[in-house]
Order: sequence, then structure tokens, then C-alpha cells
Amino acid sequence: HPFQCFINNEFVASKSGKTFPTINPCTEEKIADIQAGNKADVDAAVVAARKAFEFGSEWRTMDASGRGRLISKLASLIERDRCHIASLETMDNGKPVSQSLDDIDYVVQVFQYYAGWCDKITGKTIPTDGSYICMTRHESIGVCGQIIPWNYPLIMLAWKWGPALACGNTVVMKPAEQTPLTALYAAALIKEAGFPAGVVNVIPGLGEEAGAAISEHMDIDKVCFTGSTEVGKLIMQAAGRSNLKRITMELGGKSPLIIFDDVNVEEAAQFAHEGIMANQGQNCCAGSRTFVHEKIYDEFVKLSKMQAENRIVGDPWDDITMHSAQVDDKQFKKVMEYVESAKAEGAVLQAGGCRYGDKGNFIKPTVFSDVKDDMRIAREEIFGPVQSIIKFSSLDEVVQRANATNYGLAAGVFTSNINTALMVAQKMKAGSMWINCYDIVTPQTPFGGYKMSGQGRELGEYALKEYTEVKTITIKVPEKNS
Ligand code: TXE
Repeated sequence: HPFQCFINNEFVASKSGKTFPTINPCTEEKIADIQAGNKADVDAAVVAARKAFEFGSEWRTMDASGRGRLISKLASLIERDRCHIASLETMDNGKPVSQSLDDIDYVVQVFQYYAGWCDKITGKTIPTDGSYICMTRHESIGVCGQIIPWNYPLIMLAWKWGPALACGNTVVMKPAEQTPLTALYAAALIKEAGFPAGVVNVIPGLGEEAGAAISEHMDIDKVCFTGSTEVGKLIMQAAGRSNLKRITMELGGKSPLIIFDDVNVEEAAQFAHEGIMANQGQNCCAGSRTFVHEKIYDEFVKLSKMQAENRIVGDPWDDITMHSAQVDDKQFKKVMEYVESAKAEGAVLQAGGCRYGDKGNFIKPTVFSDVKDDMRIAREEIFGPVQSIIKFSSLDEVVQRANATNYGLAAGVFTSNINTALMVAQKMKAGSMWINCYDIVTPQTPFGGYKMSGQGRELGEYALKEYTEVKTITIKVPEKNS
């Protein structure tokens, strides 16, 4: 398995020779030492990516349908190595292998979806004033820097490579330092699929080094980032300080899920449970504020407690396991600190709230009731398996409270009244709005945040806009005939 930087279709040692360890979060054992790329390695990757993007290069002169075939081939290779890649993901990230397999299947779908777009990215012919013909071309932006997190390592890679490559760009990617393994494996598949050298480059490394070098770079045309709001701000500042590179970013969230009293309470509680616990709660659109109508509040709390206690925690390699370890010690401590803050502020602990086992970063699925809007667990992103159940009594009141956050990634509502559902859907300031379901994110539909949850959109046709520049071409004609 490769542990080095991937530049120009070759695995090479980092220029500094430094390494960083990647740790298995379930056993706390080191898996491998990974080459730590820094500015010098990013520079080399950018040179390769720029060369691959030059006029007349193999990549620039390839038919758009040819790009589609390459992306499609990449999808097939990932499908071929599905079990191996899922094992790497589980080892590196800790998530149960059943979830890693689902992740890899989803990655294949994302690549297949974008393979189909390549030769369908079209401009317009515009009836401009005067004796002119006017058309637009949607052109590739150029070299795209991509910085991804550790919660869905290969999915985040697919969300970024898919549209960038479909639009004909070249890529310099930095995976998260906690989870570099699947990105490096995918890099090997890029070469096997037959992508020209330099089209995709992967530099494993630390955020403040390799990540900062990407966002500061004068010859990177665009940066796409998923991670914390805090680092998102740094990246935006770096883009402003350097070459005003284009930016797409998907940041944190504190998403509300609102449950009215006219629902099947058991079904709603099940969705709410999955909506917060999925992926050990390490999900940017996790339903981390569960607003429940006062008439069904007590019953809902009872069901949520039962679900948390029944969630099977433990060995990630066992097919029945539903819940595993947090990605690292830093995240473990962060989540436990929030649990303590909730107890201190008067929330009522219904389930979990403590470590599971004596090894690894396992936290039992945790449920708090009697959570108030001003408590820290109701305001800040925990990014862990902690459900906060909050009481409400009317539509207007809950909409106002649910929107009272700087985040705006997602929101959900459960009700059997179509008017209530549509009123809430229109009023929520969030990029994704789910009605009678939660956390449905498909390759075809755009995803991204309002407010401090992000800039731009990923997935679907909308993502293509983020990876293209629009050129207006105006042609003089002797006489206008409309
Ligand atoms: O994020 P970082 P961390 C949230 C979540 C989590 C918190 C902290 O609340 O608990 O962020 O996680 C790279 N310049 N999310 O510390 O640091 C870093 O190497 C350029 C939500 O892991 O934002 C990694 O590749 N890059 C989120 C990536 O940024 C830098 C997913 C994300 O790491 C950098 C992850 C810098 N100065 C965390 N510093 C989501 N939206 O899903 C770090 N990085």
C-alpha cells in the first residue's frame, strides 16, 4: 500500500523526508507512517497539475466523452476493490465495516454520475442586442486545490474529484491527516485507470503545512474545502491574501430536526436517532438539535433512550456492529467535554454519556433531554453521538428558535400536515431541507450551506458551476436576422 505523495502519476517521498503516523482509532495502534508533504511537495504537485492543464496537453485535447470513460473506469476499479478499500477505511477511520462498504458503493455512484456529465456541460446561445451572435462556453477553471476531512474520507474525495475532473480541471488534493489511506489507494487507481500524468495529485500532510500551502498558493486557481468553520475562515483569508482563487466550502452545522405531534412517533424517533448517531455522530448535517412537540415529548424521550441503549457498539469488523469509535483522541475528548458541560448546565442524561470499553475512542450513544436553547450542546457543533432533545409548542416559535444559529447546513421536519411541512421548509435557512426523512444526500442533488455552513454547492449539476468559468464569446455578423 502506498504511503507517499502521488505526483505526476508516481508515488514519491516527501521532500523533507518527514512522516506522520496514522492511528487505528479502535485499537489506538499505529497503522503506518505516512510521508508528510509540505509546501515544497505542494509546489511540485502544482507544477505537475499545471503542466497537465497546458494547451495541447493530452488532458486538454481529450474528447469530453474520453474524460467520461476515464471517470467511469475509475468507478469500476473502485467497485472491483470494494472490500479492500472498505477495510482500509475501517482501519483508518474506525467506522463499522458495513458502513465503509456503504460508503464505497456511494463513491462508485458519485463517479458514475459525474462520468455521465462530461459531454453534457454546455453553454448558451444568447439573443444579444446589436448585430452579433453571442455564445457562452463553460470552461475548466484550471488547477484545483482540494482539502478534505476524515469523517467520510473516500466520499469527500469523490465529491471533489468527480465534478472537478468532469469539467476538465486538474487536481491537487490533501486528505485529512487522520485518514490518508483510501485517498492514496485511489491515487494508485487513477494511474491504473489511465488518467494522464499530473491530472490528479495527492499530497498527504498536516493542515497547517500542506493545507495552508494549497490555500496560499499563487498558481492554484480554485480551492474546495470541507472541514471546520474555523479553518474555512483561514482558507478564505488565504485566498484573499494570495490570488483570489475561487472557493467552495462545506463547513460545520447545528442542524435542527423538528418533530410535530401528528406523526408516527416511533418512526420519527428512529429517523431522529439515525440522523444524529450515523457515522458516530461525525456528520456535518447531523440532526444535532431534535425539537419535539410538547404533546409527544415524554414518549419521544423514552423511545430515544431505548434506541440509544439498543444500538450495537463495539468491534467494527463485526457485521452487526452499528456504532464504533470516534476518529481520534482529540475528537473523543471534545465530545466528552460537551457531555460534561451538558450535565453541568442541567440537561438530563438519559443514555450513554461515557466511554465504552477500556481501549479505543468509543463513546456510548448518548441522549440528553430537557436541553435548553442556550446550553452549549444546543449551540455548538459537537460532532459526536450526542442527541439533544428540546421541547417546543408552536410552529412560529420553533422556526424562530431553529433558525437562531450561525449555521445553516440542513434541517428536517416530521409532520403529516402538508401545510406545516411546507411552511417550515420555506422558512428554514438551510441548504438541505428534509420532510419526513433525514440525511438523504444523493449524487444528483446539490448539497451545501447557508450562513457559516459554507459557500457554493457540491453534488448534482450545481457542482459543475463551481468547477467552471463562463466565457462570453461575441461574434460580429454583417446583418442580424432573428
Ligand atoms: O477539522 P479541520 P478538525 C468540524 C467538527 C470537528 C471540528 C474539528 O466540529 O470536531 O471541525 O475537526 C485541514 N489550512 N468538522 O480539526 O482542522 C486538515 O488537515 C488548510 C466538520 O479535524 O477543519 C483536514 O484535511 N487546511 C467537518 C481538513 O482541513 C487545514 C468535517 C479538516 O480539518 C488547516 C471535519 C489550515 N490552516 C471537521 N488546518 C464537516 N463539515 O463535515 C487544518 N486543515
